[in-house]
Amino acid sequence: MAIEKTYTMIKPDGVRNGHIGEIVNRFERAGLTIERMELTNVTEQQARSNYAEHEGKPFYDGLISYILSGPVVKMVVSGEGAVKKVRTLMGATNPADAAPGTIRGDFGLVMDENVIHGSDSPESAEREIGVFFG
Ligand code: IDP
Ligand code: MG
Repeated sequence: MAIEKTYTMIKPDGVRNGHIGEIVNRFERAGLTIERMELTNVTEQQARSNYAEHEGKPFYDGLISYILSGPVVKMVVSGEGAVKKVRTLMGATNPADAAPGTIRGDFGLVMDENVIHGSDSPESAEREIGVFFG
């Protein structure tokens, strides 16, 4: 393992439902460092670029409008094995399958609104940090 950076984003439902502080707290408690953080609206171009791998899937249009539906908190988080660590703290993609104690397990209900995004590899992290922080 090495010190890594990852991109993570509290999605509009996470912001709307008041989970910003708890999520940031969990990252810090896990020993991760918040390098950058901003409450902002995602642009359509950023949304489409972030989710390019899902273009054409039945949920793609809904996913894009959901991400554009309100402000998000975008973050760069660093630490030993940060990419995997954030994914572990997030839990499974479908909140119905996410373990209690994970962010999606505790604060999510449905796949369409699952609270948080996190890069799935160091390569994705580098690309996504570029998309959202330029
Ligand atoms: P991940 O966010 O855990 O990496 P991905 O498979 O990369 O999961 O999917 C990206 C996002 O697309 C999910 O977080 C979720 O918001 C949305 N999504 C994925 N699959 C579905 C689905 O079957 N229905 C609705 N939304 C979905
Ligand atoms: Mg993904």
